[in-house]
Amino acid sequence: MTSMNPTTFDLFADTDPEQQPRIERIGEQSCVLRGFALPWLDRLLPALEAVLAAAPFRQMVTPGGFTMSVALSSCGTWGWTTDRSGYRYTRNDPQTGQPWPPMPEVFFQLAQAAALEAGFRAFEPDSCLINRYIPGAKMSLHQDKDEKSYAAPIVSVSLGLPAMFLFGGFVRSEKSQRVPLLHGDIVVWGGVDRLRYHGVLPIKDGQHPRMGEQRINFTFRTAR
Ligand code: MD3
Ligand code: FE
Repeated sequence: MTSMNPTTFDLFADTDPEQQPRIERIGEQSCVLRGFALPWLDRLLPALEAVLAAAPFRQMVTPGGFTMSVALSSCGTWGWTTDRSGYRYTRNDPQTGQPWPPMPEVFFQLAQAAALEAGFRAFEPDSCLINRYIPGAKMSLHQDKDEKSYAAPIVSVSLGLPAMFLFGGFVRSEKSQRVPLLHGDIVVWGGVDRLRYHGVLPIKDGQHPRMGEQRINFTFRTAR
């Protein structure tokens, strides 16, 4: 082959590893949008810094008395909290007594754009949970049942170190599907898949060039 005529160029585009399918379906109403957040990062990261300055990461205690290995913060009208008395959405950050920081416009826009890409119109998240994993941190299999309506999807944005996400069934004992999540990937979980058990395997040691020794995950939800 001596020349790159338009036809061979198009064929090449189909097999170029940089041009893999960007949307992967992982459930009846759930999909991974590979690298979807990457073009947004220059606007997303300064907004994240501002949120964390007002509501720093903290390690919370579960009702069972275990300290979570994942550190949490929130922004938006509703933030999620757990302590010995239970877990719930609150309007105020219990650590400051102040309302959770407002959801930055760029967060909201990214969540809406991702939901739309996955086929969910008019997603209006009123809550964004921010999870921080350092190497060794994990999230055990659980269901998210605290939101008022399961009609709205959940949009999750992964940044930094890679994670192995566990996407289970509707009972804890059902075998989980393993989905690797990389820096910039967004997952949209909708409808029937909202009540699936899910978790994250312990994060492996590593340094991410932009995020350092951590994984940060945003989950956008309609809490109320
Ligand atoms: C799948 N966070 O915050 S992504 C959580 O990577 C949580 O930090 C994980 O599970 C993380 O609750 C997983 C988001 C996610 C959220 C809700 C789901 C995935 C989901 C509900 C149903 C199925
Ligand atoms: Fe969850």
